[in-house]
Amino acid sequence: MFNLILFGPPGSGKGTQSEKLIAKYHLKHLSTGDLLRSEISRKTPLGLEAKKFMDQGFLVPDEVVIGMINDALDAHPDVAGFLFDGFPRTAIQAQELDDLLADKNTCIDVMLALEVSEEELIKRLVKRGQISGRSDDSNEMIIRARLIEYHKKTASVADHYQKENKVVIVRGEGTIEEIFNKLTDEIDRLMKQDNCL
Ligand code: B4P
Repeated sequence: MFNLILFGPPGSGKGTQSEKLIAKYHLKHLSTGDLLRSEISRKTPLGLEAKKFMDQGFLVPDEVVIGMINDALDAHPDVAGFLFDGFPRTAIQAQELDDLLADKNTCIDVMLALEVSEEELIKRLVKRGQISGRSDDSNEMIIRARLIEYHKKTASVADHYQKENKVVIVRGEGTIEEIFNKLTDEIDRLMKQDNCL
């Protein structure tokens, strides 16, 4: 199995690049943002609870997203690997993910971390807000709250994987194709080695 985390602040291109990467490498895409939005659109109790947090730009409680990821891992036992998009976002989520993968005799091969300036992130999310209908992109105050939440709780998740030398930083500005090529160069290199020793 080859398991990768696509990491970065809101608007860094995780969702955009994930679509292209899963098409190339046939990995199972697990986006906690997409899973939560699907719960919201189906008006499930989990979705209604999550919406309260998301609409303010806050992270959804750990136990909710960990439960969703656990179910998703169990539902796809025969895949070539997983692409985690928007997960883990806290230190607790990272530890839980390691434990869940260890139970399946596998691990995270790499964290690819997209680096984008704050100014560019806000510009992208405001622009997406004009067309996406996503309530968390609907005004700049919520977007800024998401960035504060990222710096407070998520940015340090990279340290967790840095301790194992598993973080590769990729500049996330430029055309979508240029960034995709940088990501695939790293993945092609890493796929040739055993990263779970
Ligand atoms: P997510 O769905 O993960 O959304 P995101 O981080 O805002 O966006 P992403 O980074 O994927 O967007 P992209 O750059 O592709 O999370 C939403 C919310 O769900 C969170 O705030 C939180 O409340 C909750 N949540 C999710 N996971 C959670 C977890 N694990 N724990 C707790 N809560 C969780 O796209 C942005 C825009 O940029 C697009 O319009 C795109 O077209 C554009 N773009 C992309 N690449 C570009 C480029 N190179 N140049 C110009 N524009 C580009």
